[in-house]
Amino acid sequence: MSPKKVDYSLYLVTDSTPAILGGKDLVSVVKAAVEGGVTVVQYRDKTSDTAELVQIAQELHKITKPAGVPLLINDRADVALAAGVEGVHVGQDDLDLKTARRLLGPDAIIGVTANSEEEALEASRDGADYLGIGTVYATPTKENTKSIIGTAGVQQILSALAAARYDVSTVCIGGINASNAQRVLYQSTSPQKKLDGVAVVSAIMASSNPKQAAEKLAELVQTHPPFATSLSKPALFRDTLIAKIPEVIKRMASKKPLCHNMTNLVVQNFAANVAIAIGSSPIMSNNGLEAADLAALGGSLVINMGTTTPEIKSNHLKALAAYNEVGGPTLFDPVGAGATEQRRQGVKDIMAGGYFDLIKGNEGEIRTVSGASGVKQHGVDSGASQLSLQDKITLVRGTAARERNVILMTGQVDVISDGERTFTIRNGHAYLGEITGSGCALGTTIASVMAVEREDKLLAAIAGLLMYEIASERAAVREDVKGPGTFIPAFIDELYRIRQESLEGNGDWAKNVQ
Ligand code: 3NM
Ligand code: MG
Repeated sequence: MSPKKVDYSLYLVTDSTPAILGGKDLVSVVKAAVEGGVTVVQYRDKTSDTAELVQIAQELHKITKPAGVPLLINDRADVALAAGVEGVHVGQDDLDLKTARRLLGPDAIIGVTANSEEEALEASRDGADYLGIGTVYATPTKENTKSIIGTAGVQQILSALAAARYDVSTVCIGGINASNAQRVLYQSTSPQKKLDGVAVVSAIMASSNPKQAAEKLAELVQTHPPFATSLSKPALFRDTLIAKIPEVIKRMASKKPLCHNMTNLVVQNFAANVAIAIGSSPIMSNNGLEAADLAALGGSLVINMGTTTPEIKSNHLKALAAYNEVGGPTLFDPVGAGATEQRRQGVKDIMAGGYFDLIKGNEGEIRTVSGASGVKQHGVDSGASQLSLQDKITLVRGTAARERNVILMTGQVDVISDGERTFTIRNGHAYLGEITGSGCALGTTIASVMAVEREDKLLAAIAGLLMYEIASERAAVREDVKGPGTFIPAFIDELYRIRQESLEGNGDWAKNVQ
């Protein structure tokens, strides 16, 4: 089936229940939404009698048709036929696609709900015009949704469709609203296929101003998210990238960017001292309510899950939204991610709540981030390695490609990737593992660099990582360093020294990359 010319970018599904519609009038809300810019309307009404369904569909059609907006009926081909609208949407338990097609003919728009690769491939093979892929995020609008697939699940389905060469159109549904529409579109995109739009119910139907809600969403889905890297610049590869590092550190040290840390109680002081030593300007604030003001100052955000509570999580989510809104660089340090159920859930919630430019962690933490099940961690320290280097590379590259960000797995060998370029780095010193907060302060260091190098996030991350690890090597061999205790002040001194050298234009330190 060749794709019909339909703009799926902002797809409204109606809901007549009082919980969503409130006291508003359905037809007026749809009228406002169409004026606001929705591009498809699906009339979904699970309770009205058939005669009423037909009559309401006809009323809605009087609004959508002159606007060139297709009107589809949920489930009921008979109602679609009777009202003379453009098509139907069928769920997996509704009228089957082939029967719907036989009833409505080749020109009708027929969409199918797909929750898995199998459902998506079957519906595409059977000639669906578009798929409604979901449930992306849990939503009170529809209870008993089959499974929550997140952006990773949507991306997997898009990849499977591309591999099978189906050019079926796609929208995603479930928990989409103005705060996440751009990110969901961005993170769901597979290298071969992207979503054509988002479908929403409550974001418009439950709004007190449906026209404004639709206008805002229409604008969001048409524009590139503020945090996304511009696509125009060619990516640097190993040697050219490493050669740029001293300049990047110099830029940070001269600009003194703000680095907002929402970090744990153990490392507040150490991380702040590290930030000052490298030349950034730390603010240690765990208050989500002031995050928007801080985000406006143009710095970066570190969210560190080291000491977490439900209240801290809610502050983290507020801050993440604030930085995402202005495109401020964000770094997630999921400390102890696999250790407890609270932390595993915390990782899921926070990753569903916003976009991170970079996620760093040890092997267990990154495995939890990637969704690996059965990851067991003892406490929050790094623990013994279970993966071979090749497995780590595969995991890190795959997770970065899926999240469309940078993933850093620290360890004796650090593995870092943006999904396309993958590096292993062997710098650092064992003393970093003998003091508390070294991983957390690395997050602060990398985020500080990300604040001044926004185009190439991998470059920023590697610059911060190398500055940090090479400083640790320099400190460890100093004569005044006898062990972890004396290492700490020497390490801060060496970070400071690298900053000074970089400011003076001496980038020799960066040549020690291994
Ligand atoms: N279908 P909201 S989720 C109608 O997963 C519907 O197939 C879903 O509502 C699916 O935009 C859903 O308010 C409700 O989250 C989406
Ligand atoms: Mg249905």
